[in-house]
Amino acid sequence: MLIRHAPDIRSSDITPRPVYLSRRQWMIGLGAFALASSAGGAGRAAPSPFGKIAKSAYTLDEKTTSREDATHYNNFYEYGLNKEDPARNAPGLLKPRPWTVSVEGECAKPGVVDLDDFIRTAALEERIYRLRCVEAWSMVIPWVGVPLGTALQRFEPTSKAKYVAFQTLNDPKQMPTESSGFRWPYREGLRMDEAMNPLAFLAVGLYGDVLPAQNGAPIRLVVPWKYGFKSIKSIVAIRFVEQQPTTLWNSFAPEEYGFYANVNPNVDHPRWSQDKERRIGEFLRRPTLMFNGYGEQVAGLYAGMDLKRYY
Ligand SMILES: Nc1nc2c(c(=O)[nH]1)N[C@H]1C(S)=C(S)[C@@H](COP(=O)(O)O)O[C@H]1N2
Ligand SMILES: [Mo]
Repeated sequence: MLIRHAPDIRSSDITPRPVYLSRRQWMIGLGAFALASSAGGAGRAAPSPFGKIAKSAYTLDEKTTSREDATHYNNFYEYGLNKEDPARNAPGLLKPRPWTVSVEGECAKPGVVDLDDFIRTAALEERIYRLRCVEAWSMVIPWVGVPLGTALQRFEPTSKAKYVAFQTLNDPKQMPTESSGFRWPYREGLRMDEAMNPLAFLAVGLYGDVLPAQNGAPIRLVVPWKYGFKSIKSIVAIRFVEQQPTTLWNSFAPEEYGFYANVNPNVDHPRWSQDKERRIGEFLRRPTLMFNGYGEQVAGLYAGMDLKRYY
């Protein structure tokens, strides 16, 4: 098991620190980011716009995918269906600031919150996670962000909140969503206990920098034990609900894209096998791991559930 556990982390590593970035720091950060990108980036390490980032108790000791691949081989169908489309189209259209997240539904304290405020509930952490797409390729990406559960707690979900629904920005000027057949906007959802699992993460950055548009700026979900389509990008709304929410991929083809979508080498996609994957940057395919290798942390969520039925 390659994940570092909380007991391995000295408390000095997780000393609380001013977490969030003030608006001014963000501006500086974005400036530094623009500078680094225009200078070509590669070779010289750019200064982190986030300042000091806490070491995560849940990070992976595995070779990361190149930043070039992680930011130029993307799935973001609002900007086109080819892997190179999002990097080409998203940066010129998506305006990641200012940005608000609306939190609604079964909670005591709903509200529309500015992004800086939304993420200030926890220290920013870097987490290196595997990302396994349902298309049978994978990457290892260092994300920067906050635990989802911590960000959600302050809205005080009620006992009726059995699921959490997420929605991507729905603005045709910023997201062309020209591909027909999909019910835009992009929607995803988690069961409440999945959302509260410490591995569920909200990313605002990768490779120490602000999240690029094509990766779901300014804030996206990262659920490392599930297929990549659960990790919804550019989130504007979060709703606590009683019933399992409708999601884009599940409504498009329910027999191919289940609501749970846990990475599972034993349950094939109707049109291809899921027991191996192509790690981007590697030649040979590698075996896919149950729950993408995160079983120790999440298998308990599904105790007694038939994972072939609830795929
Ligand atoms: N809004 C939105 N979120 C999305 C998608 C999308 O098309 N639109 N694609 C999903 C899929 S299929 C994957 S594999 C991951 C890819 O994330 P990445 O491009 O940052 O690697 O984003 C997910 N989140
Ligand atoms: Mo995916």
